[in-house]
Amino acid sequence: MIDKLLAEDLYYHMVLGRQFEYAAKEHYMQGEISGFLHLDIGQEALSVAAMKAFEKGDVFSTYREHIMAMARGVSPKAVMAELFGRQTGVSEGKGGSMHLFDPSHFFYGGDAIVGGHIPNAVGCAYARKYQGNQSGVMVVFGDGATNGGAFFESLNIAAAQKLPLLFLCENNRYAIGTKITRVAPFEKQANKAEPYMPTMEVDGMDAIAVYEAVQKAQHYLEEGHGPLFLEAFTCRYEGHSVADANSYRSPQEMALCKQQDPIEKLKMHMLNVLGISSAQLETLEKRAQAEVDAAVNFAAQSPQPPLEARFDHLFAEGGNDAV
Ligand SMILES: Cc1ncc(C[n+]2csc(CCOP(=O)(O)OP(=O)(O)O)c2C)c(N)n1
Ligand SMILES: [Mg+2]
Repeated sequence: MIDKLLAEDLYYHMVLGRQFEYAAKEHYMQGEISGFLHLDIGQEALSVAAMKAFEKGDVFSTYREHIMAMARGVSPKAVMAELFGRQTGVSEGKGGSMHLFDPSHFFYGGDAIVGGHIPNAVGCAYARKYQGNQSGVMVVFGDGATNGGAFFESLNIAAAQKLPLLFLCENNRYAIGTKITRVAPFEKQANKAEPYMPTMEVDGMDAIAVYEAVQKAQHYLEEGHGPLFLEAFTCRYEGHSVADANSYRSPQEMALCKQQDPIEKLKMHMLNVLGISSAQLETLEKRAQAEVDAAVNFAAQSPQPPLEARFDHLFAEGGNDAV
């Protein structure tokens, strides 16, 4: 059971995430943000609750990671400044939307290569096991990523080595405009992991269910049983990126999707079960909006990275301090 404080924290970060991304979209349209911008609106329950539940371990995520980074503790200012390409950004303005990287919060991206981060998470889990660290590693990836070879190789080695790794599949049923059932023989991608490890399934639009499932998974890793696969079914509201008009999904399909809105679902639970008042929820919503406004102002006023910094961080120096 989650208590009032935790529910408020989840709600705050989900609302913050959604407002943050609408602001990012607006500033993208105004030309202040360039490059790719993949929005996570509709999928906030997974992005926030999984990060909060997996508090102690290391996290590797996809390129749709603004909300995950903030739920992990990276400041909205540092994320927005990164989108604006400014020196104060979490990757010093040189990573952009898909490369939010912050070892101080045990958050290792953001990767533009679909599924490319899964083997990196395997390596990290191997290191953690070798070091005797019990917290484990979580890697978040989409349904589309499970069709790549790197995914299967990662399942294999993680299972063979009994690594403390949670494979968290965010199944929104689409890879850009391609429906998963056109490129995979089943809707449940957990079927692919079943020969290798135990699998679990959760409603990815339900923040409390996600929190409880990931918490349970982390305990499983801590007990040293080896890897685990968790599949969360979600629905993204926007196009694949802001450059995608989302024309491959019908208005009916979108309406069905929005009926399960994760913020509304948590809100109802807070009002009806936890006895939190609508005035308290409104206070959280206003605080989130103020934080987004401050992040935009901070980003807009921050300097560009200096020209001399353009070759920094291309190659690792002085060993492997980041891990
Ligand atoms: C190796 C590789 N192949 C193709 C692409 C182009 N691409 C970018 S996102 C994407 C779809 C991935 O879908 P999914 O894994 O389901 O994640 P979602 O976008 O739904 O979160 C593709 C094919 C890429 N970036 N990397
Ligand atoms: Mg997908």
